[in-house]
Amino acid sequence: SPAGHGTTVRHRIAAVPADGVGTEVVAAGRRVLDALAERSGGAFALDWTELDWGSDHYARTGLMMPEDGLETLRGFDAIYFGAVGWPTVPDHVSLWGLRLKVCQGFDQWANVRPVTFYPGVTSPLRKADDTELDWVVVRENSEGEYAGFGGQNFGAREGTGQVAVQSAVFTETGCERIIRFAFDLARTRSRAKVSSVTKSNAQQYGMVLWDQVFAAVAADYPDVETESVLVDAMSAKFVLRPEDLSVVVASNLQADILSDLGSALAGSLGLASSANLNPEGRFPSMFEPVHGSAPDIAGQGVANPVGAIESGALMLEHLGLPEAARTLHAAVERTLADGVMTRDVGGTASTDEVVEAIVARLGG
Ligand code: GGG
Repeated sequence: SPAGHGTTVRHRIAAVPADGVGTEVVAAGRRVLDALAERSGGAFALDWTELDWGSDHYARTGLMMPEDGLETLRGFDAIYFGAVGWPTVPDHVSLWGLRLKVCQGFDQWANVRPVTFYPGVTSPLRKADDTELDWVVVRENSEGEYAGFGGQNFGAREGTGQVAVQSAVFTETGCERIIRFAFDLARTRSRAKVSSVTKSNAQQYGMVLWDQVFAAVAADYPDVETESVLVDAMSAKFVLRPEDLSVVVASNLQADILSDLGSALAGSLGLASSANLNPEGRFPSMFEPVHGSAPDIAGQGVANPVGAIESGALMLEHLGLPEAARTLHAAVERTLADGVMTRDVGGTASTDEVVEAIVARLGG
């Protein structure tokens, strides 16, 4: 918990920029968050510790993060993360060696991914000046298809070549906690509705358990509208009936795919923010843009910093600073409405120019 010095509440944040554009967008986010802290008149301050983990660390040491990395992170109030993945390291090694190690090691079982439509940003779903679409993907973040359960060289028979098995693991506890989280979140929104996503017609064990738990939990929330939709149909619904969505809860892999679709429909993956939460507060939570390291544009100063900056707003909310989070979100909205945006959303601004424009709109 944060330590108070006088009237200033200081929050200890571990910054892990990691790979590619992760370094650029975390630097961008830190500049905006520090400017906001400065304008808070001493109400809060962020004490940053930057950790140089990621694919370069792997090249030096053979590990994406030190053996005792989780112990190091445990002492912080939150983790501000960039992106993981670089062509010199196999993707499954970098992902499991860092991002998943933190998410699973700290039981950050709820991954909240808002799908936000900004003024001024054109989207395939709506005109630039219409911002009424808005939903949240809640991703189960501890098990399912990411349980790491399986192996290679499994029971090969003649004619099969190698056989690899990758199983999804669903526990009743894991399903129940994420589904309850989705219902609780739905109650805070203007439309109290939860859409549950599975592929339980084809995957008849784990996903049927998910459906059963969903039905049981729904009975505790009679005030919340519900629907159960197969993932293929939900993909179509994202495109064809997005106004019908409020909270969409899905398994680790399915929600990952759906949230990328949602952010592309909102205009760009570069806009999307996320929170990996350990809702019990036993471990630090981690805040990161949804996008990856984007090697194709890394180092050019053109990465969209909005996803990382808005992840900073989610972090402020988590730290008990909802007013600062609102101020930050409003400054991002005004910046985009004024047409200051990177090229992935049709603009010409650099990462730095977007940062300066947001800082200039923080007020205070
Ligand atoms: N900032 C998110 C990030 O770095 N993602 C990289 C990635 O490959 N993610 C896949 C996943 O987490 O499922």
